[in-house]
Amino acid sequence: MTYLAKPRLHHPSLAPNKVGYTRRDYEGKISTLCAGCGHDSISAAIIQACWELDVEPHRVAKLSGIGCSSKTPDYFLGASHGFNTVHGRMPSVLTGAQLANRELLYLGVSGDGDSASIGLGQFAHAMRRGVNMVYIVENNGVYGLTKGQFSATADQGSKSKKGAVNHDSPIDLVGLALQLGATYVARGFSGDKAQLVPLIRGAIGHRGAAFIDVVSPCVAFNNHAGSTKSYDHVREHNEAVNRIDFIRLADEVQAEPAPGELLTLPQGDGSLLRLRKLRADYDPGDRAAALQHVVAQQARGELLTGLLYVDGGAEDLHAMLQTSQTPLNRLGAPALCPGANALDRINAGLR
Ligand SMILES: Cc1ncc(C[n+]2csc(CCOP(=O)(O)OP(=O)(O)O)c2C)c(N)n1
Ligand code: SF4
Ligand SMILES: [Mg+2]
Repeated sequence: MTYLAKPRLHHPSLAPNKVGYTRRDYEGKISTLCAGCGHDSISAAIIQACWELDVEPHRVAKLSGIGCSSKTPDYFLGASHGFNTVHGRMPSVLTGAQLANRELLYLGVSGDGDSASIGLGQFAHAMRRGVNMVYIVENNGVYGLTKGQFSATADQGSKSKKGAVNHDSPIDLVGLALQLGATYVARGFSGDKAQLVPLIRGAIGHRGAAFIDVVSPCVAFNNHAGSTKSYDHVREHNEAVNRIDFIRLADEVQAEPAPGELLTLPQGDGSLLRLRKLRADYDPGDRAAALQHVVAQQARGELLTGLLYVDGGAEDLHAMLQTSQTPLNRLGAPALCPGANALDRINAGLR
């Protein structure tokens, strides 16, 4: 893989966060993506969110598949754990890692090809199992890395750069995530960092399967008239349902929300999600209604963004399976291998 190392120099007045790191400490190598690619803006939003939340880089595991989007973990969180998996297989590798060590923050980064085509089955099962993770799809409607073929999220009737029309129905990953049981579902736009950073912060604070579909234009192959994933099209058709702010359990709550326009949603660990409602009729706590809104808005050719659904009391896969609190690499041999007698007892209980 081609990469350019970044010089370690930085401005002396860069502010450190509460754990002593500057924003620079959350960066990675120099990006080799095309200038203007939406994916680079998403990397910048991830860096910003992790810095703001005082995440310790060595406590993060970033995983991805194959694609321009899946290359991006090389460009942020250079001091974190990383695993670039086979195409479409990131969710199962992430699930295994999460089950082995619950103490890390798992960040899955994927593309619309990686998650909605070859990896659709893997995507589905990670969502329905409630794997505790932040799963970001950098959605440009094409296979950017292999030069611009339509992906499964390309809208019916949209046109390729050379004028070919896409005849297939699109897969809406947000609609799927809602149906499959994801407990934090959001959509953002790479061109709107003010919305995207808080969405990522909220997802990091969430326990359970947190999914963010980020529309991220491919300037090389899908940014022309006739594309519904271009900067111009998304800017014209983007309707945000809310603006969120995530307040950690550790942070002092500064001010009481003004009635009416702000909705405060307590999360399982005592953190707060504050939602500034932009649409009075939108309730992010109602899964069925969220799905209805997403489908209706899509039929009108509009793109609904913001925090679309959240279940603040959600449980994750560890809670359902009652797994060990201690990471497997810290358990001793007797706990990991309790011996033939223990196995006999389990087998006898199953007869
Ligand atoms: C098993 C396998 N099949 C096909 C490919 C070829 N391939 C590489 S990336 C890619 C699609 C990437 O599209 P997407 O996930 O949307 O990422 P983008 O480049 O658009 O960010 C494909 C089909 C591959 N690497 N491995
Ligand atoms: S080909 Fe498209 S997705 Fe890939 S880096 Fe270039 S602009 Fe980004
Ligand atoms: Mg793509």
